[in-house]
Amino acid sequence: MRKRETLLGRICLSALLVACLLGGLEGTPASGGLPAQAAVRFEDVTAAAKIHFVRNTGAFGKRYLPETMGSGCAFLDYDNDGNLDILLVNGSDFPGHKGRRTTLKLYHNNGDATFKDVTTHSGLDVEMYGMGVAVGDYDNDGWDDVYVTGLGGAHLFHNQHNGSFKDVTKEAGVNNTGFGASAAWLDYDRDGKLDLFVTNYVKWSEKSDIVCKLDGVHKSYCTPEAYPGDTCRLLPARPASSTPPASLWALP
Ligand SMILES: [Ca+2]
Ligand SMILES: [Ca+2]
Ligand SMILES: [Ca+2]
Repeated sequence: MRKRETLLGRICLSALLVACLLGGLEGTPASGGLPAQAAVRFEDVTAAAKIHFVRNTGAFGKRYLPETMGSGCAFLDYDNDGNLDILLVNGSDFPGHKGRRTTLKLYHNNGDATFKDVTTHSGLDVEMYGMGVAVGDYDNDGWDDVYVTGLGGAHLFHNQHNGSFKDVTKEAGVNNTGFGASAAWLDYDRDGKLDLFVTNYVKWSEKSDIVCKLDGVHKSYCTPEAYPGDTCRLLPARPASSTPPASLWALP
């Protein structure tokens, strides 16, 4: 923990130094004699872009740890029209407390600064307690594929080139039953095939939920160190000639 705190301290210090340097540069002429750029400002255009999304945490009063985690999102051009589309990862109600159906959401970029919800026929309208998402063309067919991690399960969606995805998790053998925080595609062995790196958070389940009380009376959200940590997983892509042929990935 001390090493972690030290590393975090260095990162924070580095960030502070960069911020100070940038702050010092603001308003001063650039080396070429041109005036420095004004600070970049962002405008919230979510509503104007017609994106209406609210993450379902599944909270029902038990203050479960996963409720405190935001879920990921990705910009990807799933239909190869040159405009980045948006995939939003969603949570879900907990088993035994199902009140509504919430799914991943895919928004198509209309090319005019607005987006359209095209989830229904995309193959991505699945319920899961999602966390992270990684976009990569794992089969090198020129179309981006999607891997979504979550609590208790993960999904690999293969791009079908027609605006939809097919869930190929089982065939590929890349499910992840831990508390999958996120994932990344990388070709770690440089064989030209994308491999998967999956990060698992802590070992949490409804059965192993711990009661933490900040005021000594009422249950509060526990911080993650209350639970044992879990390991990350590297899932290397298999050569096409390996056995069993039905599986694209092999566990290390
Ligand atoms: Ca697009
Ligand atoms: Ca692909
Ligand atoms: Ca590889």
